[in-house]
Amino acid sequence: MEWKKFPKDFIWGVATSAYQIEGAYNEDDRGETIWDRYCSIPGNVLHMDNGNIACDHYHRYKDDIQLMKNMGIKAYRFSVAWSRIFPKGKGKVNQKGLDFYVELVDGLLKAGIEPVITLYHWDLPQALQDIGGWSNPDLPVYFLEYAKVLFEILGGKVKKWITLNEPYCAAFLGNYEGRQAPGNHDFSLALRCAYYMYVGHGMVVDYFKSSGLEGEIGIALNLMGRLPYSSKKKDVYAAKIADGYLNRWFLDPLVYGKYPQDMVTLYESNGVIMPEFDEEHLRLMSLEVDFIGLNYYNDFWVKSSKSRWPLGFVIENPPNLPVNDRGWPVTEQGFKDMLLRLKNEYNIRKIYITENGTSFPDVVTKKGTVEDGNRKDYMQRHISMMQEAIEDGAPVKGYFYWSLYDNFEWSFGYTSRFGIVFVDFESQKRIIKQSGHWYSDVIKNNAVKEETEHE
Ligand code: IFM
Repeated sequence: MEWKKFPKDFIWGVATSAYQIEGAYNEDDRGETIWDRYCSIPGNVLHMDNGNIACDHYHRYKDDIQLMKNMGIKAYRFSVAWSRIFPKGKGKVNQKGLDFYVELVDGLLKAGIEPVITLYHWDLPQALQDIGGWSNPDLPVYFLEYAKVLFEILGGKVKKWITLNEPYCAAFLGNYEGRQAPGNHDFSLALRCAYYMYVGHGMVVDYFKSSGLEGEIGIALNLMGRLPYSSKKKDVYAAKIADGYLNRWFLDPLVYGKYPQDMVTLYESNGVIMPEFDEEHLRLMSLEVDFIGLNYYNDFWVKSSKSRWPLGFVIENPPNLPVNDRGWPVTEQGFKDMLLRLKNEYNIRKIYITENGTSFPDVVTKKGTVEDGNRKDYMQRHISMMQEAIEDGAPVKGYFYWSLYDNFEWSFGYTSRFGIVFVDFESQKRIIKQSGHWYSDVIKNNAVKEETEHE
């Protein structure tokens, strides 16, 4: 094995989100979120799990900071729960909620860990859902008001801000596929939600830039390859549509200020009600961000299918691929391809990997360890590919593993573990997994070990 170095100022971090780890769902005047509501409805989440306690991070954050420090982690990406700051989504600020994040940020800085804040990671205050959620044109204004409060209190201390996490999931999985909160099944509604999320994103970027706040602002998008299942014309076309649905629908307005015409035509010709594209909105959406956050997990293969209106494709992977416990294939080459695509096709000048990770059914051995060689292998493959992409000119400046902890994995509840730290949800005991120790080594050496030919 040979150590292969990363650029000197490369940032090594981990990521989490509020609803997935905080718990304390009814403390200090936190308001109800769409995920509290969604989890309470039978059939939505495996075992009817919820985030009421999760990793109990709200009470254990000091120990959690110490653990990250011991692991040598340099940066911590977490999200703020909007409903702790504004329990009803707007109106009067809840000081107790704000205090929690101030203490968290101060604790991180004291420990030498850079805080990176995501403003919206899917946990919309329920009161805002009650007035239509993200489909309501007033939502962007409320989002800006919420962001302003955080900028005012934490601006200067926090130098990296992310407006939205994976708006594709929040809009389409939540409002079309119904697999996430708020659990709707309406394609037109999902499009409208995605649209106003982007208007909100743009308004926040605009404010951040014009107020001269120190630091950088960007967005975290889940972008992954969509490959044709066969070379048949119809599968090649299906893959193009799948790419438009997941990737281009979010990249194009951000970079070019317009939505991809082939997708607009497809949707319109299928009778989908389009949002009313407005010039000023498109201008806001395409204001230049300081970085793109890439959340990359895996590519998927795509087959043409009449069954799925209005998209006309289904996901079907070739047999015998290595997969994780969610059936997600391990496709590290796709990671490199996406990084180079962002550079070459979209001319993106700065990228952080804001998420990359995998889920396996980890167990604690008799010795009290967690031997997740499979996760370590996934990480090694992806980090090495990222390194190759950097060598080929991809402007990647940091990597945040998803996730620090096993946590509440949305509709999979606690059955899907992504952590490099194992969490026993009964006792709340944390155990650094083999992959976590390995990652500490990567960070310490600012390098990844490469297989060499003589081994
Ligand atoms: O847990 C999620 C996270 O909240 C958003 N990105 C994907 C992760 C794994 O599914």
